[in-house]
Amino acid sequence: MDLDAITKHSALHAKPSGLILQYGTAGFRIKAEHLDHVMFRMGLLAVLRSKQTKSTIGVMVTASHNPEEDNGVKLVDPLGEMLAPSWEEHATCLANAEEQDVQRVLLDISEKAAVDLQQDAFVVIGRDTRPSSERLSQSVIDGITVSGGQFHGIEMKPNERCCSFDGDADRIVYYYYDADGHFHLIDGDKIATLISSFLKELLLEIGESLNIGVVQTAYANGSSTRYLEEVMKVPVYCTKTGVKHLHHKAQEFDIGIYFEANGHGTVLFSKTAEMKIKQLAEELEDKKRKAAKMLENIIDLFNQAAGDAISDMLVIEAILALKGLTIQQWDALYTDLPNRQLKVKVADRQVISTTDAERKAVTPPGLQEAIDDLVKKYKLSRAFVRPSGTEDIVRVYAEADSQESADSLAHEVSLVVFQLAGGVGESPQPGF
Ligand code: 16G
Ligand code: MG
Repeated sequence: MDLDAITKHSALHAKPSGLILQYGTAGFRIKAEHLDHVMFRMGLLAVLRSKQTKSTIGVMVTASHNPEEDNGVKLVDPLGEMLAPSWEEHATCLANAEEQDVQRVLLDISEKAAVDLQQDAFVVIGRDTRPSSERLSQSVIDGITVSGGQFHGIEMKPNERCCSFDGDADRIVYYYYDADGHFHLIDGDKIATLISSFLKELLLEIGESLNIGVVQTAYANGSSTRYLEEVMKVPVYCTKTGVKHLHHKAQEFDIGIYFEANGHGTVLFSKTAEMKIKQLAEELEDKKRKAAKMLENIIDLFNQAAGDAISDMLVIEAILALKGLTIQQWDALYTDLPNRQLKVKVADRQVISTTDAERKAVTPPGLQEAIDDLVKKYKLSRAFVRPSGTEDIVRVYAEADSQESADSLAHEVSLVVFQLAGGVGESPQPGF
């Protein structure tokens, strides 16, 4: 390690004097403007940790669901675990070291943790799409390269199939950039469509008429519901938001496929369906046997890990490979209706109660009528409001035939929520 080079580069990522931070469960998380030195130093620390563990270390630049102007960084240990507690202390020491002490703290850590400085170091960096994240991850890279480590930034090539899980890997979404640089999100609705059409085909092949049902929430894009019902002819049911509600409903079918648009989802097979399919996998011949075997494998996979994003991915990847489908062809099954989600702050969000799987507001009086009148002004339109279960706000969802209409419907609905449900603070402004 070239300590002089580190000192020189560190001065380019100077620490604001007097700033003291603590490495917590979420790593470091504060206003993005105060984080440059922390990022550089976490690059240095990741290299030391990588040398010490002789393994790849992860660095994630994000403040997750915090406000956009915040940012954060956390290190990920070789098996994907949280950073070891003793290294959290090292992280805190290094982040708080005054400029002239950085060298000494690095040597201290290396000594205490018995780091073999001759060892190679490799770091994988991830970041979110906050405006500050690109610059801050560049500071991490600076820290890694100046201390002799290697790093990997995944680049998305046009039309390349990508997928992401959330932190606890119970949500999955696919996406790609097209040749014009437009981002395409393939959400839980399209995943449900792909999986249910494949399962339906296999059932047809083996000649079993087990009943299939797809379960969605009100957030499912209207195009997906229409496609499933009208083109694929599978029955679709809507439940309240939250995995437990979808799961419960999906248990009513021989094969229940449920996905929230946000990527939570799985496939449930009834015991009867499982027994029938396993028996057919023994009895049938040739192509039919192959189809039954395939279903059996899917059952076994989901039985082992229902609701797990990795199982979802394996099934999706198998379907795409078997059907020779590209992500673009999958995406083109139907076109999402333009939509918009907004939040409204109110004094007490429980004044809003809903029915019909959250698609209709019962209270406060007059709210649903007002929403109905607004929805009528637009084509292919739909809107609903519900109190969030995770944040102290009311959520507004609107979709319509154009982005402009969806935006303006969402805005108008948020205004009536503000007026009729006790909005607080500034009233909702148009534009996003
Ligand atoms: C929770 C739910 C998720 C739902 C979300 C809605 C589980 C495991 N998670 O994260 O399914 O989509 O809440 O959040 O059930 P909201 O009520 O704030 O819109
Ligand atoms: Mg999760």
